[in-house]
Amino acid sequence: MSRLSLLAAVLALLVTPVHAQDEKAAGLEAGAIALIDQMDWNAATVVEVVLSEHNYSPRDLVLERNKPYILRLNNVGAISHDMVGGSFFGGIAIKMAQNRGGRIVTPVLRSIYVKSRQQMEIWFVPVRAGTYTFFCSLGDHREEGMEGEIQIK
Ligand SMILES: [Cu+2]
Repeated sequence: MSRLSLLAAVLALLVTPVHAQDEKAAGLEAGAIALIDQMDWNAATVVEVVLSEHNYSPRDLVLERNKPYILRLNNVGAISHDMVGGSFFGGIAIKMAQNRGGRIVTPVLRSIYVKSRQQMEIWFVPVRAGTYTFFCSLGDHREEGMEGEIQIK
């Protein structure tokens, strides 16, 4: 290939429009989407966790694999709190996160931040059995006792 035709090939690649929305998800993500799509979300179990200074209530949850759940984080506290659970979020297939302000459809979550007197919902299906911890990453809230455990059976 001459330098000119190589340059032409590179330019052709650069100007080719990317239609990301047309591309099918691959691998794990495709499996998670297929699982999410076959669930009856009208039959989802709503699990409400109340956040306050400095506690989750309940702090221990038991969930079953391959069933749809709506985890509602309800912050009744006077300040913001969050829920960080890297290993937990890796063990579930996430349909979306939403509140009154809108909705985010995403297969990947790292943490959920909820302002005072606000709520956030995560729609998901547990897929990987195990025991997972979660906690609040703000200030010294975790040291104050703001942590909990989720068991997926
Ligand atoms: Cu907190």
